[in-house]
Amino acid sequence: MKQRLLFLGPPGAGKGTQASLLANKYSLNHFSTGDLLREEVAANSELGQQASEIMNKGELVSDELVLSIVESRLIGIEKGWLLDGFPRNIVQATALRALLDKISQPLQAVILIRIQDSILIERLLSRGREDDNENVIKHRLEVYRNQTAPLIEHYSSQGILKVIDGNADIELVSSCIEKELCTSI
Ligand code: B4P
Repeated sequence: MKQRLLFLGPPGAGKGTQASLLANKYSLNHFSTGDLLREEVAANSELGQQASEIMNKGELVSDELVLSIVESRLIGIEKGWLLDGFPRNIVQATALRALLDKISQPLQAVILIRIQDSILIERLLSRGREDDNENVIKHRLEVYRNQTAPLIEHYSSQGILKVIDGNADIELVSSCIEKELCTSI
């Protein structure tokens, strides 16, 4: 199975949910930039203080800050890994490519989880995290369309994009992802 992966999709598509399932099942390192940032916020670190207000507005935290978090995790890593919620724009994707070239661990697949807006809004409202209220969700969607969605074409043109229907239940989405990852390169 492919073991160097990233998950792409709008907020609430289930990136975190599916990445956790796959990481547990195949003992992969799972790096969620959202979770790592929330840990910094909970610890009230300098980085967390900078990130907190930005996250609660539904905007993207600075590339510099996110890149430093990811780089410190990926350098020296040996086992497979999956990135969830990163990259979120072309600048981050370019920096990731340079980092992966440096450590000779090229990306093997990008999982794009597609989902209808009405379903993702319902899911996020019922989760109820601090940034899961209607206005912030709308803004996060706008940020996704403007800044993150261009990565679809970016990875599609590299021939490593796998598109998954995320509207179904968790188990079904998960089995579709595994099927895609187990097909030959
Ligand atoms: P993230 O933490 O990445 O969160 P997300 O996009 O909202 O959620 P995800 O798609 O992982 O959904 P989940 O599985 O949890 O980002 C939060 C913020 O952090 C961003 O707005 C930004 O400010 C900052 N940030 C993160 N990365 C950044 C970066 N690289 N650069 C800059 N800023 C960054 O699923 C959502 C809910 O749906 C859950 O309750 C789940 O249980 C449920 N669910 C999932 N799949 C389901 C299914 N198939 N059926 C029913 N329910 C399902």
